Amino acid sequence: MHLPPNVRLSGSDYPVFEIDHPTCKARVALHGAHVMSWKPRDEDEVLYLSPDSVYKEGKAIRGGIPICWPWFNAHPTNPDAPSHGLARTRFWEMISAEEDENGVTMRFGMEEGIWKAEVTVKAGLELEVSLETLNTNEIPIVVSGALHSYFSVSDIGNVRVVNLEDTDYLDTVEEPTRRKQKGAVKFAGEVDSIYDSSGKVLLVDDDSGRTILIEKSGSPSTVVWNPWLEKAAAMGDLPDDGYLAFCCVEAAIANDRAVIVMPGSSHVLSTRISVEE
Ligand code: TA6
Repeated sequence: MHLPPNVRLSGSDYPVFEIDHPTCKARVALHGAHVMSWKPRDEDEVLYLSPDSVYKEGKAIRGGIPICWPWFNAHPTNPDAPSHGLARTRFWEMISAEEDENGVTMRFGMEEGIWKAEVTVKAGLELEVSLETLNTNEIPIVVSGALHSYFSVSDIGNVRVVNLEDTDYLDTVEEPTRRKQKGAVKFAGEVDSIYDSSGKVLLVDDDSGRTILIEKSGSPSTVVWNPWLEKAAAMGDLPDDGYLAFCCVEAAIANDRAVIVMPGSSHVLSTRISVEE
């Protein structure tokens, strides 16, 4: 496996690619093609990674950017299928790793039955993660999912997610209820909202003086999530107070907006993350 000078491999049983480039430091696990960490030069860590995350095959890392694919949340028809698909709970293959003065680009692939995907991670002064669904079958396939990004924040109580104003969404905390977003998204309890949103640049502002910008493509849905106190306490891979330190803003394809990928074609879901002071 050829690695460029600013990428090294750690962990034999659970390989993690450690990127230490002049533009950023980052960590990407082979398991789930999972970006665990991204710290642009002169900035603090942008992604949240639970200190209680479990690193073993079959268990999704808690934090970073889980690849939820080829379905979002529960499988549309099979109750026994794992929530959020099969991509984040297995080892992928590394296809390539290259670097230039702008950063490091790594590509990963997986194939299981009719499902074939490639993930491209471009880590530099910005971070871009792209998930390409490749339909090499003779039949159309239906795909949903999410790039389930966990963003590190100073205190969830100070966070505002901006540019979802007046957007329709499904509030799934209790009985799923259609609502319209009034003002910025704020957090004073559990939030689990699926927005009908594909366009604008989303901003995560936490009054720390830093704003995280999220540009999506191939994503007809945006998911905003924080488990809050009770659900965090019930999660074995998240500290009880871990909910205070992150919010998820996800480039998603919710099940009701699933994408049909025709034979011989592909679909790309991507999120591009940057930071402004
Ligand atoms: O991000 C939205 C969501 O679907 C929530 O409903 C919650 O289940 C979250 O994903 C985390 O799911 P996980 O399977 O990683 O615990």
